[in-house]
Amino acid sequence: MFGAKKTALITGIAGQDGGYLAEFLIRKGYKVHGLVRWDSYMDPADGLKRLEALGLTDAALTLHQGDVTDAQAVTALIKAIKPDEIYNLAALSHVAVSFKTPAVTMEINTKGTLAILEAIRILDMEKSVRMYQASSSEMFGSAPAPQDENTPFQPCSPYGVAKLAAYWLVKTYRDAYGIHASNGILFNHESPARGEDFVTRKITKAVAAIEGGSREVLTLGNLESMRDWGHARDYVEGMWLMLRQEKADDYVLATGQAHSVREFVERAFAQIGTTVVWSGQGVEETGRDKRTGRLLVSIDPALFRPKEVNHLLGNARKAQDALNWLPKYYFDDLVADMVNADRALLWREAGGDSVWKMTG
Ligand code: F7E
Repeated sequence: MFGAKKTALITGIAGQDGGYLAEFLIRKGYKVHGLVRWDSYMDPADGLKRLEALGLTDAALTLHQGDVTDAQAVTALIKAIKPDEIYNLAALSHVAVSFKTPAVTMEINTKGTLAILEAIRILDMEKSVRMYQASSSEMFGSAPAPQDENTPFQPCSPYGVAKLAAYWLVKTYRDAYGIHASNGILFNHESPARGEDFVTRKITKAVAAIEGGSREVLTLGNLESMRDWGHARDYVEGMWLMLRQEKADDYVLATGQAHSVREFVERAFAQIGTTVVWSGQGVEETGRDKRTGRLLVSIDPALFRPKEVNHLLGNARKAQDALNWLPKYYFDDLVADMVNADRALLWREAGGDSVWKMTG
């Protein structure tokens, strides 16, 4: 805890990480401000639902309507609230969507980061503010696994390219102007608050719905991709730890274990007592209930990406040594938490009393 209350600004506060980070910082005694895009703000029932689910209301934090790409407004906001720490989490974060809207992706993920760095420079806040930049393992792209801070980047999506440009802007501004700005190169991190278009949540939501009888089949794309999946709760703590260091630096956060999308499906169904057996090849492949033969999983070629990142597996040794950071959740705990939370959600939506509690 600190003498005077510290102030933090979180861009992208309405997203998965934004909610968990806000909750974490408030518990640490921070005054938290969040930048929220107009569409989240206009439809709070949808856009701010994660904050509400964590019990974070107007009383706990201050939300500002705006957009990270609006450089003048970002500068004015930083000037007004004088944050001690800025966490730049605002992004177009869906890799498949970035192939459809590459220019918008560059605008938000690269120029949004530049707007913050420039604001710090223009306002002469180089020595008074610390910045966290949400960099991504997607920047490694097709680089062979395992990946760490010294692995050469080979991004293969507009998302990865945009994040890599932002990563280099952060390093450049750190070296050129002495800004305390750190890149967190985070491998995939999930939770019950994950957006429903990401593969983990899509799977856990479908598994709960299939169990509850409101859904027939789960349709997926590439089952073979390997990902290093951790829990978002662990990763927001790592963000904060990076800003505690005397010198700004770049750190990988990962669990050090990779699993395929196929394994995630199997583990999620196992959570409801169902064993999946696979048959067929490629887009003809299906997953069925071993006991009943019922169709559970099918493949849709439209869900494959123009270019795929096949194998992400992080080595977080540097963060372990320098930040004393270690994840608490690994694969099985993560899948269990997400499936159980989606079961609980279904129960609540159906008006039942849930036996499952949201832990994530
Ligand atoms: O895909 C495959 C898909 O969309 C994971 C973001 O947080 O992590 C995330 O990016 C894998 C891919 O995450 C479906 O092809 C199969 O190989 O859950 P995802 P992502 O692309 O790894 C990085 C670190 C970030 O920084 C990003 O912001 O799953 N997959 N079938 C599918 N993926 C989706 N979304 N939907 C499917 O039906």
